[in-house]
Amino acid sequence: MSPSSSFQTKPFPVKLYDFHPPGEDFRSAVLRGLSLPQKSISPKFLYDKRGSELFDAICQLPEYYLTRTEMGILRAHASDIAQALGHRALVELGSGSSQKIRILLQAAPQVTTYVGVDISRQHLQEACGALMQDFEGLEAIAVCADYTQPLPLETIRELHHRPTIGFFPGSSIGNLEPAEVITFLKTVAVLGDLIVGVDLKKSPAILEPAYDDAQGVSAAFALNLLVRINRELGANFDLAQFSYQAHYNAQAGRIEMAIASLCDQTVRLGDVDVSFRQGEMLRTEHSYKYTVDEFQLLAMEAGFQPVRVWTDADQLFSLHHLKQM
Ligand code: AVI
Repeated sequence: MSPSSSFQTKPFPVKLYDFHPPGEDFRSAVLRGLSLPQKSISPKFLYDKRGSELFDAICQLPEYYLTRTEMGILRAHASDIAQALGHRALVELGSGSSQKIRILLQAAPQVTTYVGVDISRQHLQEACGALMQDFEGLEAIAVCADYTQPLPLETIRELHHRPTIGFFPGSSIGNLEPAEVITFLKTVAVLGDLIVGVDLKKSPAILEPAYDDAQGVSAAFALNLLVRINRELGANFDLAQFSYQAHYNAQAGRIEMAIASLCDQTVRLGDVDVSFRQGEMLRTEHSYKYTVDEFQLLAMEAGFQPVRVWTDADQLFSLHHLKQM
């Protein structure tokens, strides 16, 4: 496949391979989720424009240790990680972490090709353009695709027969169910090696405030889903009648995020009525936490061999280098 267009960040045109990922139908997904015995809506719908802004704000919160800890690990082990990358093309899955990729590229000047894979075309092109502007000699290629689906690497001319290494930071893998992690890892195995960020198990006294902060940003992030449903689907959720909750389920090893109904109520979504009992939960997200061993076992089930793991001194977060068995 030839690049379909170039994005004008003069004088750095970005090659774009656009696989036109189909947008999921928000209305049917919401109606389906609200008709389940355990009401539940996929976390991917949390990220409209406002939701993405709120998530960026979460990443800056004092309680949300994940982002700054992962960046600390990247900085502290930059030369080791750069060695692990070698001369391969670096393929980032979800290109939202521009600060993290910059730490890697600074440490690894031998990497001359960066490929950002993201569903959001404009954000991706802008990010790639900015990287080419700031890193001399770097070619940044934008691939607009859904990275949870089989990656169309063989159709990307620039990558044909070239060794690649995947980078999936942020512990976004923790938002998948463990069985989905295995499917996802098998899907991205086409990249060869993988560097993946994974949040570690720890005390609920640290975990719960990270997902329910004092300023209420995490709550606003979850409740924004109701705002989005009201706006886009003509619903009448009264936000004062719902409250956000985040609880660490130690047995399942996950933070469970949900919106609880404060009373018995019926909400209208266009021409559909949805009733809630007092205390009933609408699940918005799971965020799984793993020990190093648990995650390595999961990776091995997916056909990867753990090569190396980097962590911070407080054992809050881990960065795994996995290779194909
Ligand atoms: C995107 N993901 C890694 C976040 C997490 O930590 O699970 C999503 C999040 N939701 C609320 N706070 C953070």
